[in-house]
Amino acid sequence: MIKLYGVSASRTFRCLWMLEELGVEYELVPTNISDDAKSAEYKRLNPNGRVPTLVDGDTVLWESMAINLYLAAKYDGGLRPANVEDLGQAYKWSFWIMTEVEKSVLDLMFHRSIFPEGQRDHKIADAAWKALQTPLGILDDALRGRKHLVGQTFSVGDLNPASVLMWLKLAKADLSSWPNLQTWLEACLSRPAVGRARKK
Ligand SMILES: N[C@@H](CCC(=O)N[C@@H](CS)C(=O)NCC(=O)O)C(=O)O
Repeated sequence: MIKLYGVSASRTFRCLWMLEELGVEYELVPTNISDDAKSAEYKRLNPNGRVPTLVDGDTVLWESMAINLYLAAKYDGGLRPANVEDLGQAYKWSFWIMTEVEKSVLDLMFHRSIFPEGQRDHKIADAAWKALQTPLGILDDALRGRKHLVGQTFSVGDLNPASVLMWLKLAKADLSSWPNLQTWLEACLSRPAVGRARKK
């Protein structure tokens, strides 16, 4: 059976979301980031000592976006892009969200709402919010007149970027300047698989 190592309050959540979308059998192996993920045994699976890690038969994968692209390609749960051109678009949004957007979203979330007030650095939060203006505008433009970032149905090309942008909700970010993005994100996050993943 597929094993997913991690805890839901981490990037593991995005792989839980994918597994729930696909409806495949899997086991979540609770792995906390401070102890379990630093053990020699775990580092044989993932030498980074980070979560998530997926084990599917002989395949061991780390990097959450890669795990999701793999799962969408391997299991026919409807989240696989319809053709190679759409697959390219799904790669594009997945790599872009990780390299261009994720850090600012995390900075905003931690320094606006997760850290206790005394540990928040408002300068970091303000800089992150400033840095997000361009990418959020790019997404809003890409979603004009469309329900999905890639193709005609919900796919990994939506799930991966939405799984990063969902942290903007925790950051209590006002997305009203980007109505297409706001509508799309709400639709992604209201999928039943998100609710099921949250219960893990
Ligand atoms: N790029 C990696 C990042 C993995 C990562 O940083 N995971 C965090 C939890 S969300 C972690 O394990 N942190 C523990 C550490 O850095 O020591 C991915 O997307 O899978």
